[in-house]
This record gives sequence, structure tokens and C-alpha cells, in this order.
Amino acid sequence: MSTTASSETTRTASGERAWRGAVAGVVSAGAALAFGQLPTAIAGESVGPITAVGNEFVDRYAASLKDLAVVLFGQNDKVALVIGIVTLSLVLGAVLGVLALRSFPAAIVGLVIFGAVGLAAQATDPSAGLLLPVISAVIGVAAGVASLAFQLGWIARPEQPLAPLRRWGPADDPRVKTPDRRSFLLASGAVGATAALTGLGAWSLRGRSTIAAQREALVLPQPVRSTPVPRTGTLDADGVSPYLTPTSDFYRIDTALVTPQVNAESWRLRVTGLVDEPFELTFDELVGMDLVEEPVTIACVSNEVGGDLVGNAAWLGVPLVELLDRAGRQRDATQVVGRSTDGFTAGFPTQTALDGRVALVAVGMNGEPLPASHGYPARLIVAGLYGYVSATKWLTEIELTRFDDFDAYWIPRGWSKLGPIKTQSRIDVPRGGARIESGTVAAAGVAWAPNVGIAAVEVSVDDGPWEGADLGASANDNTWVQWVHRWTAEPGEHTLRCRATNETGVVQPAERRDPRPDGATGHHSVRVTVRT
Ligand SMILES: Nc1nc2c(c(=O)[nH]1)N[C@H]1C(S)=C(S)[C@@H](COP(=O)(O)O)O[C@H]1N2
Ligand SMILES: [Mo]
Repeated sequence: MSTTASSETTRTASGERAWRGAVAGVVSAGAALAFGQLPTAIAGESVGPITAVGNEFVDRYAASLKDLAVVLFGQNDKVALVIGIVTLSLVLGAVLGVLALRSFPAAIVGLVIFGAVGLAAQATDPSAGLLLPVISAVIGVAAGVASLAFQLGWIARPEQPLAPLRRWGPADDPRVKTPDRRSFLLASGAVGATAALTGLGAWSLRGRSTIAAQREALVLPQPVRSTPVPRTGTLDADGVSPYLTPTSDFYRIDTALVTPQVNAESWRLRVTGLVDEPFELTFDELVGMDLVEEPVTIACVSNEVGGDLVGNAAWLGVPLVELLDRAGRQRDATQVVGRSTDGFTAGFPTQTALDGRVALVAVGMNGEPLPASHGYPARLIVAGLYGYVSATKWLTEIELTRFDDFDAYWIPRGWSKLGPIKTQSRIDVPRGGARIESGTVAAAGVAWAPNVGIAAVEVSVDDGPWEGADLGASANDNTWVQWVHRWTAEPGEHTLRCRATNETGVVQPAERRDPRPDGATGHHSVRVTVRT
């Protein structure tokens, strides 16, 4: 009886100890994260250790995910990734806390490794130097070790909170009395609250952006030449995409976990590589050149048939060819590579920039400076090419290389090196699954073949004959066109299908292919119910 009782007590005690170790570890990992975030936050940098680890994760695993859109995330997935990193850190902290009870030095090693991961990720981030990451790592690890020592010190001997640091061993010395639960929780609570406040402070500083104010105050010069944009509403069908996509509705795709905040005042655009005279421009010098404004539809290669990763905007910028000529591009410079502050790259054949199409270093979108999320202060826009090979946002460098000498970001990740936008069309209304009234129904949508132009859109109902749709006005061959087809709907279930023909006479193929490696093909169709 007495033996049972005593082994019960031991087990409870060790269970309680392990539990305290885990709590102390979680709180210490939190402190390490919070203090680690502080230096970059104070310095006004957008990429701290957590974001850097997240970016590294994206860069590493982008290749193994089938769909670019999955890795390029919506904002929610980005938040989920950050939450995942924090959660994993806290769980690792719990493990280290339990480990610390057996060997405090082992737990210190664990925290140092933890800091080294953050440091390594930050060090590979091209937008950061090395000083801040090192400071972050040192402060973060120090905060973690101190928190752990303080809390576990309270378990062992409250009068000497830093004892574990000196003792180099487990805190189960029988002469050391274990403090009551209340003292321990007080110690952990105090450290936890400090960590939480620090984390909140770092978080709120992080939101501080001088770029928003700078961008708002910026007035861009008028273009010397612009293609007039047809008034919206030339095509009266409710629910069809507007001809110009409002900037706030424009799709956004990029690998950046936090939108880069680039200061236009210190920003430089370098034109380098296989050129006779590399040069560098300030933002003022760039916008001081002759600007043109052109509406261009851009699309993401991951856009599924019928998807919405496509939009049409009026882009204001400097023709790329002028920058290439000024640099004196060399004969073997067969690829134009755009490089971004965040390390992203995109490359396309130099010939594309020289064949007369619209290819711009853009600074404005729909009459305003580029929003941060669309590449402020400057990005590339090349009519007819998917974004992943051309549309580098937060552009800092245009490098001329040989086509075979360099593969940009998405190429080793399994996407085609050449990325011309495929001729596509989409039904906006009626929506798939809609229940509609019988009678005359306006089926409408958009069709695009940038740099080529749309010649015709046709609609087929229930696999019947293709019938020509009416096309809306378009500014040029670089934008989508709106289309409408009036159809007499009889009660029952019906399938509507559309296809486009481009200006070279190529008809959008019916064959369904996945976005990878060079863009989806197939016809968009919707199934609707016509009420009786
Ligand atoms: N710096 C940077 N630029 C980038 C990307 C990126 O991940 N990073 N993504 C590209 C891709 S895949 C597309 S489709 C377009 C999307 O541009 P948008 O977000 O302005 O619509 O940006 C391109 N430019
Ligand atoms: Mo894309």
C-alpha cells in the first residue's frame, strides 16, 4: 500500500515537472519569436525572421506543388503559413522545455539551432543585409534562453532563478525544493505577457509604412502618347466583367509573403548584363523619360479555364526597348531578365521586347501609381506573355543574358521557359449553376489573346452549332474584348460553351489541358437551369 502511494507521488511529480517544462518551453519559444521580430520591425523592414522562413518555405516547396496558384496563395493562405510557422515553433519550444529539465545545455543548443534557422532564412532574403538578421537571431535566442532559465529556475530554486544556467544539469537535485504551482505560473505568466506585448509591438510597427503616404503624394507625369480606352458600358450585359478591371479587383499573384514596401526615393533601376554601357536610373529619372499609356490584359499561367487570374488595366510606363537601346544591348543578349527586390526573377526572349509589341517598365496602373501589391514603384508589363515569364513586380534590375544561360524563378520549378498567353474566353453570365427565367437571356463574358487580338467569339448551347457573339469595343489587340450572345432559353437544364478565334485565325482548342507547364486549354462551359 505504501509503495503504491509513493510511486504514485513520484509519477505525479514527474508528470507535473514535464508539464511545467512544456509550458516554459512554449512561452520561451514565443519570447524568442517576439524578440527576434523586434529589430527588423523597429528598422521598418517588411521581412522579419518569421516571414523569411515562410518565404524560404514557399521558394523550396513551390516546385512540388502542381498549381502555381496554390503556392502563390490567396492572402488567407499566407496568413495560414505564418500561423503554421508560429505554431510549429511553439510545439518545438514545448519539446525543448521538457528537454531542458534533463539537460539545460541541450535546450540551449536547440534554441541556437532555432535562431540559426531564422538567420539562415533571413540571410538568403535578397532585400535584407546581414546585420539586422544577426541582431534578430542573437536577441531572439537570448530572449528564449533567458525565459527558459527564468521559468525553470523558478521550478528549481526561486531564490536563484538563473541556477540552471550554471548547473549544467537536470534540476532534480533532491535538496532543491520544487516551488508551488502558483509561483511557477506567475513566472511563466510574466514571461508570457512580456513576450506577447513585445510581439504585439513588433506587429504594430510592422504595419507602419511610409510607402503608402509616399505613393499617395506622387503625381505621375502625363503620357506623351496613349491609346484611348473605350468607355465602359459599350456592351450592355449585366454581370459581364468591366472592360477595365478596377485596380482593387485586379487579381494578385506573387510569392511574397509580405508585400514588399519599396521606397521610391532610394530605389534604383539597373540595366546590366550583356550591354555595352550598363546604367542606373532613379525613380525621378525614369518617370522623366517619355511615358506612354497602353491598356494591356495580363493573365497568370495558372489561370484555369473560366478562372479569374486575368485582368485588364491601363499601364503607364517607359517602353522597355528605349532602356535596352540606351544600354547598348549586345548581339548575344537573347534574354531579358527582370529581377525584383524579393529575389523573384522572370525572363523572356529579347526579341519579344523588340518586335513592336507593348513592353513597358510600368509605373502607373489605371491612372494612379502602381499599388504596392502590384509592384510599386515599377514593374514590367509585356503584352502577350504570362506574368511568370515577364511581369516582374518591385523591379530593381533588367539584366540581359543569353537565353540558355539563365533560368528564372518558375523554370526549374517545372513551368515552360516560353510563356505566350493562350487565346481564351470566359462566360461571366449566367453563372454556372444559376437558375434563370426562360426567354431571351444575355450570355456574356470576355475573350483575350493579348498582342494578337480577338477576331470572333462563338457560343454553343447543349453542344449545338457555334453561333457568333457580338463583340464590345476594344482599345487595341492587347486587351480582352467583352462579348454578348442573346439566347432564347427554354425550360430545362442547359450547357453553354464558348470559344474564341484570334486575329491569326487560330480557334481556341477544345482539348482540356492543365495550366502546367504553359497554360490551360479547353472551352469554358456553364450549366444552368431555366425555370418553367
Ligand atoms: N516580384 C514578383 N513579381 C511577380 C511575381 C512574383 O511572384 N514576384 N509573380 C508574377 C506572376 S506569376 C504574375 S501572374 C503577375 C501578376 O501580377 P499582378 O499581381 O499585378 O496581377 O506578376 C508577376 N510578377
Ligand atoms: Mo502567374
